[in-house]
Amino acid sequence: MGLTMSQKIISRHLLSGEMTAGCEIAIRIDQTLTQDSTGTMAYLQFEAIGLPRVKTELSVAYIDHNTLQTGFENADDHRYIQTVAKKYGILFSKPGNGVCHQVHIERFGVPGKTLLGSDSHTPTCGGIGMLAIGAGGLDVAVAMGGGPYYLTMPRMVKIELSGRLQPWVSAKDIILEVLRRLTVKGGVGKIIEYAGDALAHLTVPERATITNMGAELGATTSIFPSDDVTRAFLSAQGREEDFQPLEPDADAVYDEYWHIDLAELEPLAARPHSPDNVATVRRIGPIAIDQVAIGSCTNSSLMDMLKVAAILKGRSVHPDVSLVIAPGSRQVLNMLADRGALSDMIAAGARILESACGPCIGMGQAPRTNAVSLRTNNRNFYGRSGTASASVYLVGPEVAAASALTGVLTDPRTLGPAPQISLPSHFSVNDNLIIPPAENGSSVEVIRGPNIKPFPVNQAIAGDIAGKVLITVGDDITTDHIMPSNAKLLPYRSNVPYLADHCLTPCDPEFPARAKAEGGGFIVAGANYGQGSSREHAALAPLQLGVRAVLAKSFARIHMANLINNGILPLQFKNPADYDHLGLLDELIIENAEAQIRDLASGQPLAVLNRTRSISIACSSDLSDRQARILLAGGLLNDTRAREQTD
Ligand code: MIC
Ligand code: SF4
Repeated sequence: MGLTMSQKIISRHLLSGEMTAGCEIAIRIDQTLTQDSTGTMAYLQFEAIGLPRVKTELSVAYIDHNTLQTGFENADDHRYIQTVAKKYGILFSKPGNGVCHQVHIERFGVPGKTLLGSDSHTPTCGGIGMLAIGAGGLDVAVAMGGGPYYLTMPRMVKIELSGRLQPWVSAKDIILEVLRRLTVKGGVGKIIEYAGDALAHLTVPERATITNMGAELGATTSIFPSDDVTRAFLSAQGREEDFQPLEPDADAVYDEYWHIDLAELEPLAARPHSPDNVATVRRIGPIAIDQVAIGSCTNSSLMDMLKVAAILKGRSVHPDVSLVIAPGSRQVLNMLADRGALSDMIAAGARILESACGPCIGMGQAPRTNAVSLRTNNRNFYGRSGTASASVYLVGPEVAAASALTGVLTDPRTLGPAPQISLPSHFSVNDNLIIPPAENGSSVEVIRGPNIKPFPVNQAIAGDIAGKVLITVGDDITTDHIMPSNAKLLPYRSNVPYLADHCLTPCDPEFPARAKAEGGGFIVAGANYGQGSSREHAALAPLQLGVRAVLAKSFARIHMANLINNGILPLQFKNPADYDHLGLLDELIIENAEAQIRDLASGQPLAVLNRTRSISIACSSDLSDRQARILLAGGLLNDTRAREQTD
């Protein structure tokens, strides 16, 4: 039987397990990336593992999220990461060099290799045929130490793209169409592979927009073949030697198949507050807008920016609109300047931001109360812009730029002929913002600012687990609900006790106080709990508050791994209707938890007794023996230490 592209890469990196969907496998990781909002924690954990140097082929530490320096905290964390990188053999990408995914695909991604990143949009590098996966910081720390990365072997989905995009329709519309069809839960446990005759006309930056937002499907990753288009991109980046071809075998077997005729697509938008709430721009109509933000790791490539500049050239931004533009990398910004396109943007009235995540993660540019904000980002989760009452619509760069001019949501097809932009044959390469590590790091001093606080570590599970229901929440709760992140909170990513006081507050402002008063307990949730970010803080903050288990209808992949890594039990209702048999402050107990968790791994249900209502609720969990062992040890760090002692 033939292999898919990802099965080929996995088979070459397989350390243990069987490549059968649903089985736990371990793979070798060639490259890692971190960014600063998850990186501080990942490096604290790497230090706790106690190795002298990373063992990967390449590891890069990016500074791109926490770039507003309104106090000492972010700058302190940046210095910490820089000194850790120097000491342990990691390349350091300075603030200003760009968003991790954009820079990684430009300068480091290699087809056929594996990449693990402490950011959920790591699959961006699937755009050049890399198996690129997002994970929690601790998993990345282990991979930096040369340890295996464990994941459930995903099912394979083929999406065939045929035909040509119409003028003014772009890659963003393709992935929004995929989201419309599959929804934010549709990719869980799956890898999405793209195929079809349309690929010959999709450049690497366009492919990367699509793989980037595969994260919004909940997919493990997404991948494109590595072909002549990939070779042209790598060669334009001056690194043709990194090219490796990759395609599926002709008889590769897929579990699911979709077909999209690109010629049928029209400009789309994802309405508040979910990336799968998709409709045509035409149908939504000309709603008045207050803000347009162009950038983020989804649509900040040179091609995207040149299109925007061409649309803005010789025109003016509407008086009621604030247009902010953040080019994805210093390379993009430099080339925009060289070509005069930056000048066109500035002349039109755009506010140019540094090359960083910026508005996408609420690091500045929070819109006004009740604002309508159009963004080329990948996520429009509730509150993420920094303004709870704002309505964020996700659109492609063409819709964004056209609307910035008119002041209303605009179908760009009304603007006349579309600008014709093609990939340059040479990108200007300047890596002087990438700082190499010390040859020998043993004498390098790691500098820690006062904001860095010890992170909570769980205890081994013994006896019963008892406590009250501390909160009940619905379906599709995102990590932005669990651990909100905005300009005020992001500086505390290395201070979990501080962050814990904000945990789940968008759902219930009383949650942290209640959890503390009750001495911890249980979270009850609907389907797809923890979708979105890879932030481990969405597990660390509940741990800090004493949360022992989460009972949910289903979990998002990265968040479930983060819960297990921190010793918090992720339990799935066997009968989803049992969700209704749990109320706030109900008293729950898992008797003899140790034995029950072992049984879970062998497929037996675990009983949660609701003492308040005198009923027993059967739960399951797709736990491997390894994961059960980690839970029993009280998390991955404890487990790793215990195993080191017995070796
Ligand atoms: C995001 O887009 O939500 C982030 C911020 O990049 C996160 C990482 C984080 O929470 O620090 C992600 O996608 O994993
Ligand atoms: Fe940064 Fe936004 Fe991309 Fe996350 S999604 S890495 S915050 S640009």
